[in-house]
Amino acid sequence: AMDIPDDHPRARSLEIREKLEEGYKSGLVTEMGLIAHGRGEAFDYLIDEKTIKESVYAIKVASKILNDSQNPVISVNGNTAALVPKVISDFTNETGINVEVNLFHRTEDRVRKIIKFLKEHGAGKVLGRNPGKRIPDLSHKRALVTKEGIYEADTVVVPLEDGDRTEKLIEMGKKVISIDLNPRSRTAQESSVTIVDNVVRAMPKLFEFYKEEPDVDIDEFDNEKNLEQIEAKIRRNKFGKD
Ligand code: PTJ
Repeated sequence: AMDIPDDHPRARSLEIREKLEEGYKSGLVTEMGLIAHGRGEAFDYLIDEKTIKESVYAIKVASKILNDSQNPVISVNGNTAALVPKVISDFTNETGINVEVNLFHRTEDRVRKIIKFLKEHGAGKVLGRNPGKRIPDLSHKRALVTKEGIYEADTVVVPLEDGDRTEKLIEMGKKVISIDLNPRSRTAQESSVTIVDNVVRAMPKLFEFYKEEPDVDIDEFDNEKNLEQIEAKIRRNKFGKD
């Protein structure tokens, strides 16, 4: 691992990269995950690498929805496991919300490694090893889900997703809470609530707000409008002054 000086202006960003590099080397993260991270980083620059107020609002709404759900599930992929294993483990242990490993580029070896990694960070139960169900009309192995987890969930939290799966989960009648730095991605556009923020900042905040049970009116929340405001903010901040 490289030695990152504390005062390096990009220290935090480099630490995150290092976690992904380690995750890749130990078989948790795919090559595609590294590419996806690069795209995420670019968007993170454009929001000044902080949780902007529109995203704080989305996190509050998401935490309220989670509190109101009967059977919510947090879906975990390679990148999420590598970046926030402790938060995910504490979240499931303290709240009883199920965590399920569900991969885009699924291999059984990677599923096993991710579950093991989460357990090393304290997670009690992690679903996903023996999926008995499929998300309808979704090709390939990414459709594989467990009955007690994602299949029967009323709300699914999906950090860094691909658009297809989100769309199908919505078609199944579920609420989807996504965490995606790209406000234009299909996932972002299709979700019930989109948190435009880095998963390393958003996941701990979601956990925090969940415990606080924030007083927010979920019926007032308009995801499309929130995304439009975020995009307008990105464009104004960075291109409006020339
Ligand atoms: O582990 P697997 O097999 O499930 O694969 C995971 C990846 C991420 C490779 C897979 O889901 C994929 O290909 O995703 P996409 O279609 O590349 O989309 C990833 C989205 O996540 C992009 O819109 C990125 O901007 C965004 N993103 C990347 N890193 C972060 C992020 N969003 C929040 N926090 C991040 N750290």
